[in-house]
Amino acid sequence: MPQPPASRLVAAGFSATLRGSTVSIAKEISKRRTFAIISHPDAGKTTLTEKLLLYGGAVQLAGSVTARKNQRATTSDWMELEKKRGISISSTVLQFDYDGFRINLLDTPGHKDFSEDTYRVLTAVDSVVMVIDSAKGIEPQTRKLFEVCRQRGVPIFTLMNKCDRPMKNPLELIDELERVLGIGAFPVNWPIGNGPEFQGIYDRKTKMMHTFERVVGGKHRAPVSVGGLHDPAVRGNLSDAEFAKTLEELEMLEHAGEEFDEAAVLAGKTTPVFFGSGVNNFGVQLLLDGFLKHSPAPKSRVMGGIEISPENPAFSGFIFKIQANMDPKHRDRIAFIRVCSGKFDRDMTVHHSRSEKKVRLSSSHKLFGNERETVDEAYPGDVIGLVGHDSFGIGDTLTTDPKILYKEIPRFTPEAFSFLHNPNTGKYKQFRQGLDQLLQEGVIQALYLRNSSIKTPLLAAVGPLQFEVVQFRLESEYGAESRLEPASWNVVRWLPTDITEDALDGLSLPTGAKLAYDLGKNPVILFQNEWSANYFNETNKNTPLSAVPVQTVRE
Ligand SMILES: Nc1nc2c(ncn2[C@@H]2O[C@H](COP(=O)(O)OP(=O)(O)OP(=O)(O)O)[C@@H](O)[C@H]2O)c(=O)[nH]1
Ligand SMILES: [Mg+2]
Repeated sequence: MPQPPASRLVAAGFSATLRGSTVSIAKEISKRRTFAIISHPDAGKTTLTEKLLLYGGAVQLAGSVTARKNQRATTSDWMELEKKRGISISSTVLQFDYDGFRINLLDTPGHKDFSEDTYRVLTAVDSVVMVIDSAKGIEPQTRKLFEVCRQRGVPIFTLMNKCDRPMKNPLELIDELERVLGIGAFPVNWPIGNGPEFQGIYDRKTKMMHTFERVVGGKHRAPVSVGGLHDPAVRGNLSDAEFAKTLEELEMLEHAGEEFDEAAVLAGKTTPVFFGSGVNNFGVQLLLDGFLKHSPAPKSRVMGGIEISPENPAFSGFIFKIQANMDPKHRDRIAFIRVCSGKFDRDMTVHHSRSEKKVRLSSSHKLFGNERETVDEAYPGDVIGLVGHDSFGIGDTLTTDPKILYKEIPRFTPEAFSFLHNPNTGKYKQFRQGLDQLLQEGVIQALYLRNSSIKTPLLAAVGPLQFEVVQFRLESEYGAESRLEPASWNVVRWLPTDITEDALDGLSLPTGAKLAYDLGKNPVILFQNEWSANYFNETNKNTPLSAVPVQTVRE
C-alpha cells in the first residue's frame, strides 16, 4: 500500500493534538466560574466571602486562614489597615475548587472612595453576587455598581442578607429591585420568619424548607433540617402567625406565576434572588449551589469589533490590578491578570502591549487572599498573579497574538487633591520608593505642577480615604512618614494630549487655576471649582477639556 507522504502524517498528527487540546480547553472553560461580590459598604460581602469559602470547603473554620495558625482575621481582609478599620479597602482574589467547578471569587470594597478598584474588578468577572442589607434595601453605592454591571451586561445574582435582623417585608424588597433598579427579580427561595424569628429558607424549586440552627460565632456550618412545608420537625419554633404569613407570601408568589427564565438571567435582565444570613451561615449553601447552577462560564469578549472567544487558541488576558507587599515574607508586587482566551503555561513567552516587547512569564501564582502557590497552567476565567515584571501596568494586554488588545479598564476623575510631604529627609529613599510603588498600583494618581518650584507631588484621588491608605501603607510597608497638606483645587480636567508647550503658555486661566501634568506627562488644568472649569470651557472653545485623559502613556 502506498504510504502517505511524511508531511501529511505530521499534519494529521498535529491536527489530532489540536482537536484534543481544544476539547480539553472547552472542558476547562465550562468548569470556570469567575465572579465578584459587590454592594454598598457593610452589607456583608466579606462575611459572605468567608462563608462561601467555608461551604466551598476552602477553609475549615470561617474567619481564619487556617485553624492551625489560629489567625482570627478574615482571609479576605488581610491588609493591616483593613483589619484595623474593619472595612475592605482593596479587592481580594480567592481561587478554589468545589463540586467540579474552579471558582475565582473576588471580594470587593464597598466604600465609594475605593470604587476604582471595584470597577476594575468588574471588568475581570463573568457575573456578580449583589449583596443587600435586608433592613436597608437598595443603598446608593449598590445602585451605582448595579448600573456598571447593567452597562456591561453582566449577569447579577442577589443575596438579601442579614435576614436575622428585623428586615423589610420580603415582597417589598423584591418590588424595590424591580422599581429602583429596573431589573426583573425572581425569588429562588424565600425567608421563613423575620429578624430574631428568622430560622430558615424555603426553596421554591424543590418545595423544601431548610431550617437552621445558629452556631456560636458562625464559624462552622449551621446544622440544617430539610423537609416539606408542613413537616412539624422542620417548622421549628416559628409562631403560627409567622407561619401563616409565610404561606400567604408563597401563595402570592406562585399566583404571580413567573417561571425562572435562564436566558433573561444570562442577559442581565432578571436577577435570581436568594435570602439568607451570612453571619449565621443560613442560606449560604443554597446560594452557592444555586449560583453555580445558573451562572455563566467565561464567554467571548468583543474588542474593537473583533470577537475573541475563550476557545481562541491564542493565549490572551489583561492586567486589572497590581498589588505590592501582599505577603510580608515576599516584598514584591503582583500583577493580577484575567485569562480571556487560550491556555496559560508557566514560562511561556507573550507579547506585552505597553512595551511592545516579548516577555517570559516564569513566576505565576494562584491566589487565595494573601497566600499564593505556583501555578503551571491556567485557563480562560482564571485570575492569576504574575510576579517580577516592573514594566506591567493596569490595563496591559498579555497575549501570544499581538493583534489582540483589550481596552477594558475604566478611568476615573479625581475629586480630592492634597500635597504629600516627606517630613523626614533622611528617609527620602523609602518615601519615594513607596510612593512610586503605590502610584504604579493605581492606589492613587499624582500630578506635578507646571513651571513651579514646588516639587512635592500633588496626590489626586477619587475620595479622601485613599490618602489615608497611602499614608498608612507608606508607614507600615516602607517605614516612611508623610504629611498631607490640603490643596485649594477641587476639579481636574485633561487638555488635548497634542497641545504644544507654546499653546499652554498662551492659555489664559481663571483665578486660582493652575497647569499641571499627570504621570503620563499629559497636561491638565486644576480648577478651584466646577464653575471655573465651565467658564474656561465656554471661553476656550478651541481647547476642549475632558474629565479623563483621552490616552494615557505612562513612562
Ligand atoms: N446581623 C448580621 N450582621 C452581619 C451579617 N453579615 C455581615 N454582618 C455584619 O456586618 C458588618 C459588615 O460586614 P462585612 O462583611 O465586613 O461587610 P462588607 O460588605 O464586606 O463591608 P465593606 O467591604 O467595608 O464594604 C460586620 O459587623 C458583620 O459582622 C448578617 O448576615 N447578619
Ligand atoms: Mg468587605
